[in-house]
Amino acid sequence: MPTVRETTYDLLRAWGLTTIFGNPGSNELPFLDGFPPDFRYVLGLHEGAVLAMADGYAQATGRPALVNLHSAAGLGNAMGNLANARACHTPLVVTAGQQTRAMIGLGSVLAEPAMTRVPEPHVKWAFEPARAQDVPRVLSEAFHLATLPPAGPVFVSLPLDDWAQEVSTDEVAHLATRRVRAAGALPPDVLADLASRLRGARTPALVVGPEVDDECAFLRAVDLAEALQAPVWTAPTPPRCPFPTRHPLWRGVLPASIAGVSEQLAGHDVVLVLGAPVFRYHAYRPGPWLPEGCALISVSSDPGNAARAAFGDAIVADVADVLAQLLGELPPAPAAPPAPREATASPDIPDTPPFPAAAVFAQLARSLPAEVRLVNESTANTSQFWDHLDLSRPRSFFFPAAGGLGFGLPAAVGVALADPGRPVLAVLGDGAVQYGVAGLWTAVQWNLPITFLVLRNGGYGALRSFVNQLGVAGAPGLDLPGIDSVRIAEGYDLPAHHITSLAELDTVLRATQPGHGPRLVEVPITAETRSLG
Ligand code: TZD
Repeated sequence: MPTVRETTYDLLRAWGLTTIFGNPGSNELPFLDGFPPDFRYVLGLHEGAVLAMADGYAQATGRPALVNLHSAAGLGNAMGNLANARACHTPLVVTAGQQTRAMIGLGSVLAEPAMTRVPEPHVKWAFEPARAQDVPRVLSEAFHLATLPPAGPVFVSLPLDDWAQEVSTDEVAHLATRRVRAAGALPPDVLADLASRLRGARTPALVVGPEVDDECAFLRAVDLAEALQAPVWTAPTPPRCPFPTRHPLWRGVLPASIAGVSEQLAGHDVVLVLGAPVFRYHAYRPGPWLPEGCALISVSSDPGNAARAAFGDAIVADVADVLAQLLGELPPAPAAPPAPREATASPDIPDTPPFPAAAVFAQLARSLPAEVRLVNESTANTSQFWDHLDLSRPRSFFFPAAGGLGFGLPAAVGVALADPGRPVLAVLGDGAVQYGVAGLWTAVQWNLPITFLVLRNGGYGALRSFVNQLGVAGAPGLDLPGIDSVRIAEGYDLPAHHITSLAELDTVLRATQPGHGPRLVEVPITAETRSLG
C-alpha cells in the first residue's frame, strides 16, 4: 500500500499544487523526505514572508497555493499576512507540522494541542485529521474549501508521524479526479429585477472591487460601464485594480469614510457595487450612508459582505457571471470607443532629491513597460499613487487587503514567480521594507524580475497624517532615522543603489523587464501629510 506521503504528493500533483511555499522544521521534515523533482519548494526565511509570497502567487495566478509552516511558532509568525489573505479572499491551503501523535498531549516541544485554534479567526476552516489515513481526504476538503466562493485561506495541522503510515488506495483513489464547482449566475427573476433597476436609472454609477479583477470580469465591467455610460469608482482601500485607470469613465478611488463615499456619489440615483464590501472604511468621518435619493445594490460572492452591510440591497453571486448576464439584458454601448483619459499632469519640479511622491509616481507611469505588475506598500501617498497609475490589464496591482504591513515585499516575489514573463515593481515605504525584508533573499535565489523601489521619507508617513487627523500630539515612534535599504539589500547579495535623479529612475524602471534579475533602488522623497477620507 502507498504511504500517506506518496498519496499526498500524487494528489497535490493532480490539483496543480506543485509549488510549495514553506519554512521547515523537524515536524515538517518527514513530509519533505524524498521531495519529488517535479515539485518546487520556495523557501522563505520568515513565515510572514512565506505566507505573503504564497498570497501574491495565488492572487496573480488565480489558483490556490500551498503553504507549509513550522508548528505553532511558524504559524504564529504568519498571522499578520494571514489576515491580509483572508481580507483579500486569497485561496490558500496553509499547513503546519504537528508533533508525533503520541507526544501531542504531553506538553512536548513543538507540540500544540490547540493547533487549529492558532490561525483563528483568519481562516475559513481549520482541522487536524483524526487519523493518519484521513490526511489525503482532509487536504482534498481543504483544497476545495479554499477555492469555493468566497475563496480564502484554510488550515490543516499535520502530525509528523502520519506521513509514513500506509493508506488503502480504495480510500483515496477518487480524490484526484472529483470536481467541485460553485454555480453563481442569477436566477431569471433576480436578473430581470436588477436589469430593470439599471435600465430605469437616470444617473447610474458603478463601484468596482477586487472580485472584478480577473480575466473575465475586468473586461465585462468596462463593457457594462460603457453600455450604461456610467461613471465608475474603485471601492475604498483597494487591494486590487479592477478597472483600467485611464478609462474616461473611471473617476478614481472612493474615499475610505462614510461621509466621503456619500459626498462622492452625490447626484446618482442607482449605484451598483460589484465585487466589493459595502464599504471598507478606514478613517471615521460620520455622515449619511448614501446621498439623498440614491439606492444601492451590491453583488458579491461573499455572503458575509452581503449580510454585514449597513445599507443597500445585496445579491450573493459570481460577479463575472452576473456581468455577462447584465450585458445580455442592456442595449450595447455606443459604437465609438471612448478616448482614453489624459495622464494626470506631473508636477514641475527640479530634478534633485528629495522628490515629491507624485513626481516619482508620474515617472512610473511614463517609464514602466505595459505588462508590468505593481505591488504597493507605500502608505502615506496612496492618493497620488492612484492619480498617476496607468494600468489597463487585470491582475496587475496588489496591496495588503487588511492594511497589515509585511505583505508587499514578499508578495512581489510570489507575483513574479507566478509569471516571470510579467516583470514586477514593488513600491515600498522605508518602514514597510522591514516587515517583509526576508523576501529579498528569495527574490535573489530565484533571480526574479523585480525592482524594489523604496521611498525613503525617514518615517511612518501615514501615521504622521493620522496624528493630524486624530488631533494627537507628541506621539513617539514615528521617525525612522538611520535606515539604509541599499546596504540591507547588499547583505542579501541584491544589486542596489541610491537614486539621485528622475532620469536615473527612468533608466531603472525601463529596465524592469522579463529576464532581468532583481534589484533595489532607494529614492528620497519629501515627507507629506494627506487627508484620510
Ligand atoms: N504594523 C503592521 C503589521 N501593519 C501596520 N499597518 C502598522 C503596523 C501601522 N502602520 C500603518 O498602518 S502605516 C505605517 C504603519 C507603521 C507607516 C509605514 O511607513 P512606511 O510608509 O515608511 O512604510 P509611509 O508611506 O511613510 O507611510
